[in-house]
Amino acid sequence: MPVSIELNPPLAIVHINNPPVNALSHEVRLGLLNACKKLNTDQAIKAVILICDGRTFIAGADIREFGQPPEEPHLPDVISSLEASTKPWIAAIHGTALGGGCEVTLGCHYRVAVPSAKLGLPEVNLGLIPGAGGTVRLPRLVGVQKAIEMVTSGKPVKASKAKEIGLIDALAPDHQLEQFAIEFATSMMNEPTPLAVSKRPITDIPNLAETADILAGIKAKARGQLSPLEAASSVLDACNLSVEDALKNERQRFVKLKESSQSKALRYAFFAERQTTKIDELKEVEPREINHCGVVGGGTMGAGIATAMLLSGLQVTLIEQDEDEAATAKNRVIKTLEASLSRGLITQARFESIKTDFKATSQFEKLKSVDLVIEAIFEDMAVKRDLFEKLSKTCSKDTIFATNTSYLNINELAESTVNPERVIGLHFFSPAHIMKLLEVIKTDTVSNEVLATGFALGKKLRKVPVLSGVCDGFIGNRILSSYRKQCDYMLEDGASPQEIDEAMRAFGMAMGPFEMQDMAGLDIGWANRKRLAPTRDLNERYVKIADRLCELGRFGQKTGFGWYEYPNGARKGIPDSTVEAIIVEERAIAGIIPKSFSPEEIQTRILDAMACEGHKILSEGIARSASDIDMVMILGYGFPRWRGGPMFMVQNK
Ligand code: T1G
Repeated sequence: MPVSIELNPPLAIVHINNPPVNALSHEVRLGLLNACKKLNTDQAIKAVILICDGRTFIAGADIREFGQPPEEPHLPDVISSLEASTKPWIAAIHGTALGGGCEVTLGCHYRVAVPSAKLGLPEVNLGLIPGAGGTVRLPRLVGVQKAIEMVTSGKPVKASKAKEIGLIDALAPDHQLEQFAIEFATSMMNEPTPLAVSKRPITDIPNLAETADILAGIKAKARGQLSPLEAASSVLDACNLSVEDALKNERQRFVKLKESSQSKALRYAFFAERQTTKIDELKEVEPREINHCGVVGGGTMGAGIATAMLLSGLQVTLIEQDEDEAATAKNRVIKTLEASLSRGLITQARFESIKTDFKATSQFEKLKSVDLVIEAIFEDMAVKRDLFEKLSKTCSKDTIFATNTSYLNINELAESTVNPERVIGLHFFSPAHIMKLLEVIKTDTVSNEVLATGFALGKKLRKVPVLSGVCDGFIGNRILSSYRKQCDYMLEDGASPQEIDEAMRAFGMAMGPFEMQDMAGLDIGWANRKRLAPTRDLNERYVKIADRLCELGRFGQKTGFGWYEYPNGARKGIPDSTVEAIIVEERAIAGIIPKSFSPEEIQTRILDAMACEGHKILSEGIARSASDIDMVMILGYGFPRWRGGPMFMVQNK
């Protein structure tokens, strides 16, 4: 039974034990309701502690049940019973009290937590809103503004912050949660039971103008996702409706969202993200322990990778060509860590210790004892080969050699390396200490142990590692290249850069393809096209517009001109007559009579191009599953998560 009662009159301790995260399955909800009813009639019991076994308090409703018909008791009814209990319930929180778990605590009369605990309402990440009273009770404890921030961001708050804003009543010492809860309950049980949370007033109701501002801000940030706006609206309704009507209203919104395509896509993405590391051939393989990493190359990528490793607690030695470059690279890393410090992601003490321990040097021999070394140097096969040869002479024969290359053939690099089974691709995405995607590239010669270690390192760096085979561009850049080709075709067929950019922003992408190229630099794509020119299929349509811009030195923001003009270094580009003229010329040369494109047509052509390339990648065995491809596009290329990814969209048209 996942719910058990330990009677120690005058106290009772209700334990939930439903691994792995004590999700509120039907059995747990029923067990909780029965425990509440039973203890209400037990005169010997004066207070009840609710505590969870295992690694965390309740982490929410059981998402796996969402696709099935809901079974009573429904969570809102269970929570209302707790709240109406004749004895005070004290929620004793460790790990993460999330979603329905947090809502259960709001139905309790007191909440205590250990400092490492977190509480949150992340339902928006699943395309939902809190559906068991969270939007009605939370503002009564923490105020409207904080409640809206929590339910729309989905971000949990640490226990110390929860105490500060009134979400919990007391902080328990670490590893003494149950004992502290017993003492807390004992001290409280003879006090009058506090007013149920839902009976407390909301004191900071925003006026109409403030409400309009709040909703406008959330809508703009949501970029087409419905749930953040719905969640905020539900909190605002709670300010103006009776509790009963507000709860009913919240439930209606929740049920409607649960059936929405956005929620289905987001729930798919939730599980897809956890599927990427479930690789049969690695199931029984023990990854190597990685403690000390070398990073060769301290440019943007190398410094970002070093930062990600330092933030995850690894020892890092960064190698540059000379001491000046090494010092520059170290400063680049420290500067990034200062930003993490200012955002509260690391403590001052942690920052200082990293600063002391992190070594950047030109002394290659400092790599002698590293467990893994990754190169992020110039994208040239000969240069990388030389480096790996030098590393073979410096490092131990088992040291893992990783390359961050984004398109070179890693099989070729491995072939020329001593012990090729230790060579692996670890393709990071810039900024490497922030982007969650890590493409783990499996060469023909890599051992399963090294591959498993690549995945374990990715998880340690709090990334989502996705397995890819070796091909030009692996999974993400290969699909990106087909996406951009389709955009170039539509340019030549009659669309403008701004029409295509606007259509893809409306689709939910953070940026359109042309503004993205202007930001990253058109010269990157140009270099790639020149690299591939000798082997390009001459029967395949080729649009010269981008090449012509590059031949004019128009590389984007960094040169003031690209697809758009950036007057006085402006960040937002404006349409440029030179580009328009080149487009018109190229249409004439190709004998094309330009046609107009609707945003939907632009979006469909691009989506179909992505999915078509995705199916080729699947059929070639480069990617293991459609969901892996979707994870790459969502986590590495800004594909809107609430659409599930190109493969999910096309499969669910
Ligand atoms: N339901 C079902 N399974 C879940 C689950 C959940 N809520 N949360 C996690 N799992 C599974 C997960 O699939 C994985 O399974 C294993 O647990 C470990 O997860 C009414 C309607 C809690 C912070 O959104 O954020 O409540 O792969 O790998 O990195 O208003 O899981 O091992 O088979 O992520 O340590 C709201 C979602 C639900 C929280 C732990 N709650 N979970 O992270 O482990 S909606 C959430 C998480 C709701 C109410 C509404 C994280 C975690 P497997 P993991 P982790």
